[in-house]
Order: sequence, then structure tokens, then C-alpha cells
Amino acid sequence: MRSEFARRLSLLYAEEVPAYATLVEVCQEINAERTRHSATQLRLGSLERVTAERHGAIRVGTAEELRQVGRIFAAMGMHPVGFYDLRDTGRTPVPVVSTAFRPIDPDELAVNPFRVFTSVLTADDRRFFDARTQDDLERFLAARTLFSDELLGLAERAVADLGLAEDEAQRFLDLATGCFALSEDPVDERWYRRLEAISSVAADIGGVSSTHINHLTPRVLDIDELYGRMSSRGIEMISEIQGPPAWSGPEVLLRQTSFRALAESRLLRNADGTVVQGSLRVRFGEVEARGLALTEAGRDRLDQLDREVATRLSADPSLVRTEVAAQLFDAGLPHDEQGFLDQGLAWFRFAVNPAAIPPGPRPQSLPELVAAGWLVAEPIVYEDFLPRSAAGIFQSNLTGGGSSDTHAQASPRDIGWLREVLGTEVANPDDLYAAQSRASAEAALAELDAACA
Ligand code: OOG
Ligand code: NI
Repeated sequence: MRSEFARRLSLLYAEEVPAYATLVEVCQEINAERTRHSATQLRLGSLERVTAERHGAIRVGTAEELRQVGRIFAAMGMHPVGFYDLRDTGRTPVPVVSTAFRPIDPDELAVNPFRVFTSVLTADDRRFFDARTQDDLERFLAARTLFSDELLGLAERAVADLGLAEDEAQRFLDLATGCFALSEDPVDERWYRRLEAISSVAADIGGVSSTHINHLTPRVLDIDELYGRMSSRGIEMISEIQGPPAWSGPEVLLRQTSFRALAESRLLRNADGTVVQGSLRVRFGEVEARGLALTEAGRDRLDQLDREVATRLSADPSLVRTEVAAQLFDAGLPHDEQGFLDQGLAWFRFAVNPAAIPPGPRPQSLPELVAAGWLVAEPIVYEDFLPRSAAGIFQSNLTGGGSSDTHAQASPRDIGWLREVLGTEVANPDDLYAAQSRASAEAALAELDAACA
């Protein structure tokens, strides 16, 4: 159901946003070339996985809408992972907090890793909304229904029975996909513009009576190459790739770039009630490259390198960011997977070397067991998001600066709030990577013990 949902959303989005179809085409071209030339690219996922791989982004208005969409995702084996607060990350604050719904189990990830970055509006946050606007927002949102009872009923059954019969699954998928199509209902222009003056994200969420997929992002094995090829096809990308720079070692964490929101024609209702053809600019195209999942030590090292890049650039503004970053990363990080393993900077899964167990004494540590050929280590791919990049992605598509009062009262939101709203545990990404790594190491060591006994 998850694979089919991702496939259907992809068809829908390609129809709504033709530039997305071009993006997917270029990604597939590059992925096929890269895997033909070097098998090492596929250490972070099979070609089938990478070709079908997408993340989506959606935005909902209330805790109740978030809870409901959480049940729909649960029906497809997608669980909340991570808590992202985008209200004060980045240059322009955005009145949302977010989580990602995704598969957790390694086998499920291998089948289809579809994940959806899901944001919920913080209508009670005084930094953005005064009491009257909060009231109006809450009334507007309470009056709309995003997810029908039929869809929610099927979701509950799928969760309880671990799936649905074929005809019900088809119905579930039709209804679920339909919820994310861009609506043709007229948008109340005065209401929309009032929210847009505060935040265009608030308008996109609370200014319309339905929701829609905001973007759908394919994965590419060489994002630097993609950046150039899209530009030569006449699609203008935002000025930078978000996340770690291009450097000579393995891809780490997540690098993303996007092309600007496209103006899409929408029906607008004027103050006097007449409906006119207008246009709104809220959706965009995004692409990403995924690399090694880093440990806390690995992420600390990257943060430290980022700070050094910033220091150098502010000391000499004539320097080129990408060049400075590449130099510092080359000097400050190991250049191969074994180096990341030795220094405890990335997560790996372990297995007994299928070739042969080497002669001689057996080393103690996991890195030594790998270096000496007793075990093999497979890197774990980063399956999550980066708050700073997410803020950058939101930002690159905001129509205006918006307005917020940084001294006013924030509304309390944290992972505990999220857990309560969803009625389920919200996983911490690091715990998931650590558990996967530990389980594989324990199994591999037990197998070695048995083989050597
Ligand atoms: C979500 C922005 C974050 C990403 O890939 O980091 C995101 C949104 O625009 O709703 O999708
Ligand atoms: Ni995204």
C-alpha cells in the first residue's frame, strides 16, 4: 500500500506540476549512469529502491488533522520519527512544527522508504497570530474536513488487521491520494491575503479549505550533476544546495536543492463574491541526495566544520563558499567508510564476511574486525531530515518576509506534545540507527563465536 500510494501521488503530482516530471526523468537518467559506472553508489540502497524513492511534504492546520493523517500513514506502515521546530530555525520564522512519517524497520525501508515531512500550524503562537487571528483561524479550520470518515475507518481497519483486502485497499488508496490533490474550490482572497501578510505558509495551510501535497522529492545519486543538467534544460534552481558541501569523501546525511514555486492557476473569490481566475505560488520541486547516517559525534564534527566555513567566509568575503567548504571538509573528515567507522562518526550494519574468515588472532573492536576482514560493514543511509535545510527549503519558497513579533509568547510544542496528539510514540532517529547497528553487530559476533567454537 505504501509503494502504491507513493506511485499514485507521483502520477498526480506530475500531472499537476509538469516540471516535476522533468526532474524525475533527469534523476533516473543520472541514477542509471552512476550505477553502471560504479557499484559503490549502491552501498546506500539498491537501484530499485533509489529509483522509486520519494519524500513528500504536507502541511495541516490542527492537532486533530495531524492525528488523523497519522492514522492514514500508520495504515501504510509509516510512523512518526523526529520532532522539528521550524518556528525559530533559519532567517524567516515559519509558524509550524513537524515530524516525518516513515517506515522504521530495515526490511520495510528496503521495500519502499516513502516518507512524508508533515507540518502542523501553530495557530496559538502569539509571535505570529494575535488573539483575533487565532480565533478566526481556529474557526475556519474547525469547519473543514480533510479526511472522510470512510477513509479513516479503512485506515483503522488496516492498522488493526495489518492490511486490507484488495478491493478495500484500492478504495483506501483512491481516497488517500485524492485528499492531496490541489482543490478547484475557490479561495477566499481576502482571508488568504490576510494570512499571507503574516506568513505565506500560514496562508497555504489555513487560507484554503483542503490540503495538498506541497512537493514530492526524488532521490538522485549525484546532486551536483543534477543541478547542472536541470539548469541546462531551462529549469532554474535555487541558488544553493542545502546541507553538506560537495567534497571528496562519501556522501553524508542529506543534500537538497529545489526549483522555485511555480505560479499555479487557482480560482479566487473576491470580497463581493465574484469568482475569478487567479494564481498562487506555493508549490515547488525539490531533489535530494542521501548519504551516511552520522552519529552524534559525526554531526558534531560537521557542525564544527560549518562554523569554520562561516568564520573563514566572514573574514574574507571574496572567498567562494563551496570551495572553502570542500577544502575544510576534505581536511577535517576521513575520506572513506572505514575512516568513518574507525572514528565512530557514522552508523553501520555488520555481517560476517561471506568470503572467508581470515587466519590469525581475532581482533576485539568492530572497526578492527572489519579492517582485518572478519566482518563486513554496510553503511546505514540517513532516512531523516535536517532542521536547517528544511527551514532553508521553506524559506526559498516564501513569497514575502511575513511578519512576526519575536518578543511575544511562543506556544509550547515539543516531542511530548506530538506524542500526545498522535497517541503513539514518536521515535528518535538516533535511537533507530543505534538499535539497527547494535542488533546487527550482536548477531554477527554470535555467528563468529559459533563459527570459531
Ligand atoms: C516542508 C519543508 C521541509 C525538506 O525536505 O526538508 C522539507 C514544506 O515545505 O512543507 O520538505
Ligand atoms: Ni522536502
